[in-house]
Amino acid sequence: MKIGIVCYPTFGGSGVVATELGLELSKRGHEIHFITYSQPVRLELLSNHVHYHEVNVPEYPLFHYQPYELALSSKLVDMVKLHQIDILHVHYAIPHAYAAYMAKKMLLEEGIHVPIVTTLHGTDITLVGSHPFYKPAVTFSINKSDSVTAVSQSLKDDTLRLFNIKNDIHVVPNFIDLEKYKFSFTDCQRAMMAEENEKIITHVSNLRPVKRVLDVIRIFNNIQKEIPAKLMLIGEGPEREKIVALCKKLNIYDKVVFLGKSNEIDKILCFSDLFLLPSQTESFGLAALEAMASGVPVISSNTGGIPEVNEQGYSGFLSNVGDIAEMTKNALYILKSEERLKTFKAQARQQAQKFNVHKIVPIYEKIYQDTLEKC
Ligand code: GMT
Repeated sequence: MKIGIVCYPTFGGSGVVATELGLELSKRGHEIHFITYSQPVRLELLSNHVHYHEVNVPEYPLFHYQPYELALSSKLVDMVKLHQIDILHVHYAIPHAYAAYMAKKMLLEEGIHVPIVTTLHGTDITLVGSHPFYKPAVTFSINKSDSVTAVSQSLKDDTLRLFNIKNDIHVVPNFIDLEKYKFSFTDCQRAMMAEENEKIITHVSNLRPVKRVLDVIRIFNNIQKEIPAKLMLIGEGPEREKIVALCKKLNIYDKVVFLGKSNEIDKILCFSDLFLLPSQTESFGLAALEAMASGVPVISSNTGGIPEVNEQGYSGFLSNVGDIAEMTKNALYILKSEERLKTFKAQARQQAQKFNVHKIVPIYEKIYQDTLEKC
């Protein structure tokens, strides 16, 4: 098939999932066309089967807001015609599903039919999409998509609760290529980051309030009072200043390593002992899955789709949002016994197998086939 993929090309989970999906589909013989405003961050390899088409929005002073969805829908029309794309898979409802619907209508005028598959990722529904400013357009775009998928049952339930949806929503969980996370402990550069006796705690996110990174700092503070430890913080975002201030206030700034945005999360996870994800809400928690794939147990909140990913007492532990005391207790329970840590690491890796790319990507292929047949 020739598949057009639209996504946010940034470090966010939806862009990562869309990119990894495109790359895996290309390995399975499909021709993939990424259509977005810059090259997706994890798109390292441009092969015969993978193409990237940039959406340019010409700056014009009259426009207070530059019309990205207009430029995107025009680009989609051009690319579908030029490359005879069979199907469009748009990740993130706003504005991608909306722009794809406009493109579909324009193409129909020329007798070309291209169906749309929309994947909902979370913030497009729970944080942004349900805002009254966007709700009618998001409802319309979801209902007009030919197939709709959500990355967890929890996100599907939220979507049905928040919007008046007439379409079926297929739950297709996010996935992981375990081959990319198969470093053995000895391959890792652990010694560069911490002393032999220190445990390494890691958190990866866009440092937005929804991630509750201040809880990460407080949990780490409690941990390091009991055992020698370092915290690796990966990502950039609006909470950074508050995080730095809290580290200084707690006098642990020298124990926290700020690594910024990274394309090599696997290389940091491979020497990590524990991953913290105390988010306020999370439709899936791809970062937790990436940690588990590296054999890192997860201490998380029990919100949204996280319980579908992190298994209580197996790959880690889950607590109520904001329950720093219980998260600390569970973290220390794992970290204080070498034998228990080893067991949890093995179980975390085992849990990640449930989301193996080779199990999940064929589900998307089937959805494409069914969509093409029914349209
Ligand atoms: O978490 C974010 O703020 C980024 C956001 C995105 O759209 O990239 O992540 C969402 O999609 C990811 C991939 O499906 C999920 O793993 C995240 O849980 C989800 N974030 C939220 O629901 C807050």
